[in-house]
Amino acid sequence: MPTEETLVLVKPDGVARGLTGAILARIEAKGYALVDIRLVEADRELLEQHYAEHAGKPFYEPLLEFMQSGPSVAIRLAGNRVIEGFRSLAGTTDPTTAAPGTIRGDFGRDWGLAVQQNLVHGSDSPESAARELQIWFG
Ligand code: DAT
Ligand code: MG
Repeated sequence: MPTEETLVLVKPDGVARGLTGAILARIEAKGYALVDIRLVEADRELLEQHYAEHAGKPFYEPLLEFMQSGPSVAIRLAGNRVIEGFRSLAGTTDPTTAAPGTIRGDFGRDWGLAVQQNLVHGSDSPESAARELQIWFG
């Protein structure tokens, strides 16, 4: 099977809380390869592209605002089945109920802002990964 790539983001809450290192440690311990990494102050235009599938949903505007609240760490990550593998490491979307042992389950909870502050993003398919890597890394 050819090696796959995915886009991982440590979102502004993860960076602000000083969890970038802890999250990277889990990714590296799992055995995935860091291909590229950068700190990005995402602007609205970039985020509109990234979250195009969610445009019009009730959480869309608060999500874009939250994602502009500080820098994110964007990671180009490689490995066999890394797309599903990283999403498994991340845990389900809502950090309150994400399984213990996952990034969201161990480090996240409801801070009164619904489920936006869930620390990380991972692409959900090969098509999303290609699209999102282009947006964040060009
Ligand atoms: P995921 O990040 O697990 O792929 P998603 O793509 O469905 O989840 O949603 C993107 C982000 O939008 C998610 O990480 C947090 C936010 N979000 C999703 N559903 C939400 C909801 N019901 N209320 C508030 N924010 C939500
Ligand atoms: Mg998603």
